Amino acid sequence: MKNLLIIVLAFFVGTSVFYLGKQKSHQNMHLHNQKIGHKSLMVVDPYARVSSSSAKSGAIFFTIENGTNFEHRLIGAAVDVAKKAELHTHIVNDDGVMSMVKIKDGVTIEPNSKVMFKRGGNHVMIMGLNKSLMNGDKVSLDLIFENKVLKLEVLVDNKKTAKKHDHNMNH
Ligand SMILES: [Cu+2]
Repeated sequence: MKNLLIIVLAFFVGTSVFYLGKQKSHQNMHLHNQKIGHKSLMVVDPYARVSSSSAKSGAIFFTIENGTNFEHRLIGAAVDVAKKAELHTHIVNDDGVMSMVKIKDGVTIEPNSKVMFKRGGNHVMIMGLNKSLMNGDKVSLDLIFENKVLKLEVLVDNKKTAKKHDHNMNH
């Protein structure tokens, strides 16, 4: 009887060690996978624009590069220089008229891909500016993702032209 108990105990200890070991290797695999996507989630080439120094609103543009193997979703934004920051995009109606609309469900950046926020497309709209923005001024921008917040400093650059090759890099 005593022997049987020992055998049963040994069996349980054995299986739980095996199970823990399995879990650990699974966790390692998970971390390893994340590493394969050479980079993290990052924002490149950000800049802000205002139409004039007396403007009450402006827009911020950038490219989000998702170098991870996980989907990320941008769901909101905040800035220090304005009351409100919203994710906007442009739509063209049946008459060919372009207008701005608020993005409701956020913007998904697929694993190992990028999404551009560019002129005539997606942008962060900043509304209710509490100071006039000039070329070279700094704006603190928080990009709010589902799982994290990326904080960045963006320069106002009213002279920046919309790059031609932007159109080819839409996808
Ligand atoms: Cu807008």
